[in-house]
Amino acid sequence: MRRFFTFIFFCLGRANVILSNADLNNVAYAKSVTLSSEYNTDRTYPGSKAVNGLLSDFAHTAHEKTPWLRIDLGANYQIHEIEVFARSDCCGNQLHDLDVRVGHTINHLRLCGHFTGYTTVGGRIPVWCPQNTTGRYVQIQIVVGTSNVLSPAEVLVWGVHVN
Ligand SMILES: [Ca+2]
Repeated sequence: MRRFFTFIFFCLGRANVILSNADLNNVAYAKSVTLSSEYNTDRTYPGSKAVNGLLSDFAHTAHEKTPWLRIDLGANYQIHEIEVFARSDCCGNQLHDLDVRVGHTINHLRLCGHFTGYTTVGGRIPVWCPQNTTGRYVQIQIVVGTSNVLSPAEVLVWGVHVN
């Protein structure tokens, strides 16, 4: 569990106003994950390894132009931040130029944020969604280049359940 605070300070009258104060959880943990493809047929690197809480293993797609990973959170959440961790054994530069999208259905995913460039081995990519972003599905996708693999060690989605 992680405490999340948003403070807006108004200088006039020395008033400090707390606009929101919510307990955020990693709502992606152990949820269902779909990959655009898998690296090999024996399921060595399934999507579930991106949401198992371990930075020591990872999911891994086959080589594609725009590989993606999609998490079904199983319900709607207000989503504040998404963190993507690169694999820690090597090849951190496999994780680059990501679009992060959130939506209520897989056919209506809106851009939450974009990461430009390459990360490093074990690197962390934080993406903050626009205020009041809600959805059930979270998708990360490499959008630059012609032959890519998507190999995140972990994807964390910090959110609060909404009806
Ligand atoms: Ca993992």
